[in-house]
Amino acid sequence: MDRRSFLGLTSGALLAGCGGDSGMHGGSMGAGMATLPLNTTPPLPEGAPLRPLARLANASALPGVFEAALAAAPVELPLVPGTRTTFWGYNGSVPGPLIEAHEGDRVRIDFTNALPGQDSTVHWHGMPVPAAQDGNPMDPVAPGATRRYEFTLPPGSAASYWYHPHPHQVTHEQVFRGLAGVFLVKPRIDPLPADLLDLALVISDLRLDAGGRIAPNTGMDYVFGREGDVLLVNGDRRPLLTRRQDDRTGCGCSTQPTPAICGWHLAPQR
Ligand SMILES: [Cu+2]
Repeated sequence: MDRRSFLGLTSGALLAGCGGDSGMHGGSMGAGMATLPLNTTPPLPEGAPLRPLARLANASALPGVFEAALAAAPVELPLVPGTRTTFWGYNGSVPGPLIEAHEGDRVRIDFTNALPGQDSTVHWHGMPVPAAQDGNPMDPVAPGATRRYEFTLPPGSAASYWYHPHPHQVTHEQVFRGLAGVFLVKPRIDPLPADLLDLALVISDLRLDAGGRIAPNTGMDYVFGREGDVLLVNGDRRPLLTRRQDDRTGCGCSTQPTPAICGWHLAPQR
């Protein structure tokens, strides 16, 4: 299976995984629909150029080794004009930095939990890593603590994945406050043509209160799942992606409704 096919499958799997895991997708409400909370998110600026995702730099000079540090901490971002919103981000980025490694790589990531008063973990969603390295809720990282996640990416693991916290009881909160990122595993020989630009899009939802702070969960959110007022792409509202009409494109998930993460390919500007 080529990587383009992987992208479509991965996107579908992400939808299924997120629903049970983080409670971010509401179900059918029926008669309860009338009691849904009103949107509170202030108007957000639209139409800025699409931001490429930040990247997690490889600190290792050794071939076949990816080494980096990842810290979860509060970060203030100027999403709403005139105010700053406190998100929780990895290395100061929302979405978190894109991690790119190759099949066969040894991956070492030192994770520091700098969140206020909550355990956290890093769960490598869908990736074939040993159970002891998978950031499950039984293996928490206490506030202020650092631990190393270490695993080897096996042959055949090339795909688009995501990583996110998976602590007991507060996974949903840590994700809706901003903690999530893309992990790309590439094959040693990439079947995609070299002149195609590989663009990762993170589509997320957000609800702020009228003051521009991240809104807490309502009772309805706990019962039916939280769904934000606005959709963001790479952290912005309706960003603009321009391309020439004759550019070659091939979105790997064009048949998926609103995947949490989507791989998208288009040719560079000429
Ligand atoms: Cu997950």
